[in-house]
Amino acid sequence: MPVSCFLSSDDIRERFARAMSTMYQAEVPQYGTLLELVERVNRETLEADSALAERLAAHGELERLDAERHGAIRVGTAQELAMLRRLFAVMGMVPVGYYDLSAAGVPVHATAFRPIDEAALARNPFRIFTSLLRLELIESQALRERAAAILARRDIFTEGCRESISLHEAQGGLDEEQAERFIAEALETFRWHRDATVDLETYEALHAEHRLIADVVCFRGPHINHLTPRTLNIDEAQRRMPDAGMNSKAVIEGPPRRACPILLRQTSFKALEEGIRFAGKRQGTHTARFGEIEQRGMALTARGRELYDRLLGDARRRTAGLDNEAHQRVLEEVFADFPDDETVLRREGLAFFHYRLTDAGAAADRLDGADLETLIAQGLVEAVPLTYEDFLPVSAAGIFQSNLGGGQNEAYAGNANREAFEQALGTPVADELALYAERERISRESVLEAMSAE
Ligand code: OOG
Ligand code: NI
Repeated sequence: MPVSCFLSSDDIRERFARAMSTMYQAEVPQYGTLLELVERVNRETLEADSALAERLAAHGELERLDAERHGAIRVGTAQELAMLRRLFAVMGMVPVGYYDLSAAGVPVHATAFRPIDEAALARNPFRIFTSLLRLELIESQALRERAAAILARRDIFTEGCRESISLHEAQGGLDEEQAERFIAEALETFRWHRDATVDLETYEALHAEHRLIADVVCFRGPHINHLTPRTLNIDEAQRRMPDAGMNSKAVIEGPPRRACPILLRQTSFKALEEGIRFAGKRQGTHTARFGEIEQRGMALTARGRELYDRLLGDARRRTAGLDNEAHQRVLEEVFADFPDDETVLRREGLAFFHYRLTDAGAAADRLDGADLETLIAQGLVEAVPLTYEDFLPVSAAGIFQSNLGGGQNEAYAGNANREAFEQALGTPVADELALYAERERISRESVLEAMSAE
């Protein structure tokens, strides 16, 4: 088959994300309400800030403002995780980063499947935070074996999905019709099932160990548990959630509001209690699915990240039990120690940047021995912060916990095991800091090359 017939992985990812959003809105009506709220806040923010509107328009970001930025799933076995790796590869999404949630009392570890190259990220950065259950952390051997036996009986992929993935691997791509089939079949893996695969007694036994274990083990597949659109003003969206009938989590996760946004700020409405039919025809409920919003800022270097982690740790010692407004005030106070000026952030090596020629730079004569700072000072080169494309373990833990009703288990802590995760996945996860550093390096070298005389 001629290569030109293939859809790009970016196209497939974009269509898949849209199909997932349509499915989730139909499954969880409150998620549709959240999308409306976000759309309204975004519109008002753009109306009030024409500079922001112009900047987004110039980068082609207005058309895709409404597209979801991420979702999350949880799987039960190494085989499931390894197959998901192949599934996401069809859409140009590769595993980036290792997240140990045992530190927060949640028996999973995770990665983010996401696009990594510049053009793919610009087109559609959709990511899936993917957690793997760690049965080995369950103390009771009987319960561990029971859960493993249940998981061993299920197949979370349709036959058509497996065929589509193999076809993609064999051909190196999918044409229009094959891609549509892949999307429809892949979507089945993430669909909600009102029927549990186990009886109520089994569900309750697993739930008593940890709610997340019941969520992963008792259903036919890893239902998508939330999707997350981008908001241009997360503080305002959080404020309005209760009036729109949403039970918002207590506080916004991540850094405070700043002139130069860093990393990632997130909040959500809490998971809903939904009716479930258990084997043996007993009725019950399960709480797993929610809706989230995010606002991203710049990616931090290892040094910037250390400072962030330290300040967040300082703030957390003072914010326990505070409401969101008071919590944000403390964060702002503590983060006064984090420079909030792009030039300072760049010069102190706290954040990653993309370098490019300005119009003046493109028109200028080449210079001998030009150095970057001089070119920037002369207005020939500009430095634009790289957006943070990953997740934050402390924030993710906060999101998990707000949906667990206090159900964390300290006994799981101190159990990071990246090696076991990568073994299950069948490949190492990419190092997110190395990815940002590489993008920065390439941009720096290409402007220097463009500006220097041969
Ligand atoms: C995933 C929670 C992590 C985020 O945005 O940090 C996450 C989950 O609840 O399965 O999605
Ligand atoms: Ni999330």
